[in-house]
Amino acid sequence: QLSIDDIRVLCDAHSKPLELHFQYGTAGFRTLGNTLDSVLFRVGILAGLRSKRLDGKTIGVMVTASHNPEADNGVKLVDPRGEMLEAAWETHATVLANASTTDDFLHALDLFVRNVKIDLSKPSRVVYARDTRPSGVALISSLEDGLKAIGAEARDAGVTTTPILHYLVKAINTKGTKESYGDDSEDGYFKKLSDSFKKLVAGRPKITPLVIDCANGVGAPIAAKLVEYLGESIPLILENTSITTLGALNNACGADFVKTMQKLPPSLVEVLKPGQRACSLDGDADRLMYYYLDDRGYFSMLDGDKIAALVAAFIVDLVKLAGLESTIKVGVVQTAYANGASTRYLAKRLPVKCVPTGVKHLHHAAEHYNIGVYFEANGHGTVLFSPQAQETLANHEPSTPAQSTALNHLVNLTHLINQTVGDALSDMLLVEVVLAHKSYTGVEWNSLYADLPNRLVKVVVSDRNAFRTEDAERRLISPSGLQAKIDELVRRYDGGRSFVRPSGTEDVVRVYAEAILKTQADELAFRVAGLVY
Ligand code: NG1
Ligand code: ZN
Repeated sequence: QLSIDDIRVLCDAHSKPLELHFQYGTAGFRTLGNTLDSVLFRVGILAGLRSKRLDGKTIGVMVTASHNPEADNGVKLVDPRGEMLEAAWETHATVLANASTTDDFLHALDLFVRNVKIDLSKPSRVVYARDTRPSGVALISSLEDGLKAIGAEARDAGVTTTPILHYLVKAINTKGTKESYGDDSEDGYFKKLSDSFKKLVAGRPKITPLVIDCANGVGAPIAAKLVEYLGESIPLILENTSITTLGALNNACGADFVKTMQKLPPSLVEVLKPGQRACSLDGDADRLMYYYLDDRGYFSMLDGDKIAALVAAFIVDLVKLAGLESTIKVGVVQTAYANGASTRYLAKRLPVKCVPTGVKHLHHAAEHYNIGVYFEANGHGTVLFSPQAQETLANHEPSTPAQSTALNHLVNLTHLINQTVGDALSDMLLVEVVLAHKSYTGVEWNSLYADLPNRLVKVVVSDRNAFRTEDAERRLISPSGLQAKIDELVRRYDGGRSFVRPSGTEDVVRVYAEAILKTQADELAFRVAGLVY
């Protein structure tokens, strides 16, 4: 039973800084790590209550700020099926995080418990983890106080990646059922990935060494463990593994650096050989960027759109080969930031849908297909197999050996892919499987289509909420008249495309532009930014 006195004492020890306002946004709560003590305590209570509301199902809590600078930190909740927190609770989280005093908080809590009809006598279970950020240690202990205050049964998953935490949540909640997602341990995760990978590349030519830039984050120790499980099946060379060097995390390395700067992390200049593939993870290992140096040493980047193109085309072919073309429909989900050339390439082969920015939009749209492939250009994405698709794969009787092989590959892909959330390591193995099957090097993969030159700029405005969008954020409905001016500019550029939207994670408006020539894409972006400013 809940003891208000216990909560009060602990809450007093984690008081909210008066001047700060916190918001549960697309990436959970995220700001400077040393300001988040009260938020973590309250999130602990909220996670416990969410579990009670869902009849004691296990809820996940991940402490990370992903690709952000080392001083930042954040926290997000994971729902029982391994998915992002239900949207309505994002608002509850924000309200509870901003109650200014202990009394206000207890009052808000009481109101919340009654409004949402939470039966406090139900059990509550929470599993939590953190990335390698120095502020994470203290934040985890604030979280633990919150869990203690609400009487939750707590399981510490230690220092691990965001996608492993999502995996654990789903594995715990499906344990012993026929939907079992795997053993609920890191070992279970590594076994699931490595066993299916080995089956998928069996009989293929030996894979050439792949360099992994671990962003000096949690991807480093986790990739090191994965290497043990993968054995000889793929040679992996781990770089940027300094997780205890202060200031190193995401600094001039990692997936976000590569995508934004469109260049090699300086630390890899001496490491990467012409022709060799490399990839970068981000600070919590849920984003992945590939790249290589060509024979002349020029850098080429293979982003989330290129991964989507590679993977979607491969899956479509397997579905055809398995004779399941008429029963299993494959589709792709992108956002407005997807390179126009990738959309054109994909739309020739399968249905493509565009949704607003944010993983929850992509994930939900992907659930509408039998097999839904979703990737953000920044390298976050995965593939979802609907329950019917998995059932079809399990029960289909192949009529030829070729059909049987394709069917087996598809089944193994359902195990290799972390279907709960984008997972850099799982996605990396997926890419390697496709490259091995197609006998592609980075060059052939890159030539599936040529990226349109593009430019992304940030504009600081007095009120980003004045910018409202429609059509999956591709058009502005306010400020009035602005979209017409953008249209008028875009018309003057060959292959021009541009859109403006408020960021959900930073206090800025983002301007994206694309054109046939790099100089034109840059010019269009800056002229549209001029209209916004
Ligand atoms: P915002 O700040 O809303 O543009 C950014 C990324 C998203 C997504 C979220 C969550 C871009 C242009 N935007 O969103 O794709 O990853 O952060 O982390 O990359
Ligand atoms: Zn991340």
